[in-house]
Amino acid sequence: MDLLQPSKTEVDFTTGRLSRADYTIQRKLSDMAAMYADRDEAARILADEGDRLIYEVQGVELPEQEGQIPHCTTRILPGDVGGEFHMTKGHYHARREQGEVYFGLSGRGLLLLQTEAGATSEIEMVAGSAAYVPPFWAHRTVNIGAEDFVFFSVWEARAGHDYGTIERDGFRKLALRRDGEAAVVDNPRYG
Ligand code: M6P
Ligand code: ZN
Repeated sequence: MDLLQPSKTEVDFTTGRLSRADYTIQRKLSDMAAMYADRDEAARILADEGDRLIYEVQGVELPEQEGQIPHCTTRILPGDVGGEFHMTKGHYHARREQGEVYFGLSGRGLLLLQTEAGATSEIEMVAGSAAYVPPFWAHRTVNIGAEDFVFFSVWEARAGHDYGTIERDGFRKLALRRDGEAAVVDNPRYG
C-alpha cells in the first residue's frame, strides 16, 4: 500500500467543480442514448437538436488499493429525454461487497437503487442529504429539479464500476416527469 501525502480539494457546491481534479468525465446523450426508455426520442433529439451534456464527474484519483478512499463530484444537468429525467448511467460495484456514500450539495435529485435479487429503493436528495449505498445495491442518480443537481461521492478504491449489467438489463425503475413532478414507475423493458 502506498503511503500518500494528505491532501485537500476545494469543492464548489453549485457547480461541483474541484480545485484539484485528477479527471473530468463528461457523459453526453450520445454516450447513453440506449439507456433511456424512449430510444426513439433520444434518437430524434440527437438528429434534430444535436448532442447534449447529461452529466459531468470530477474526481480525485487514487491507487486501487485496499483502504484508499476515492471521492468525486457529479453534476447532472436539468432536463429529460421523452419525460425521463436526466440521469447517470448507473452501476453495480464490480466488487459487490463495497458500499458508497453520497452527499447532496445543491439541487434536487433522486437516488435509485436496486439489488440483483429484485429489491428496489428510491431516496430523495437535496443539499445536506447524506445517502448510504450499501454493498450489493446498484445505484443511479437522477436530476428531478430545474437546476443542476450536484452531489459528492466517497467509496473504497477497489469497488470498481460494473456498467455492463445495467447496460444489458436496464434499471427496474424509471424516474419520469409527471405533472411537473417526479414519478417512479416500473420499467416495462427491464431484463
Ligand atoms: C457518483 C459515483 C461515481 C460515479 C458517478 C457517475 O459520483 O458513484 O463513482 O462514476 O456517480 O455515475 P456513473 O458512474 O454510474 O455514470
Ligand atoms: Zn458506485
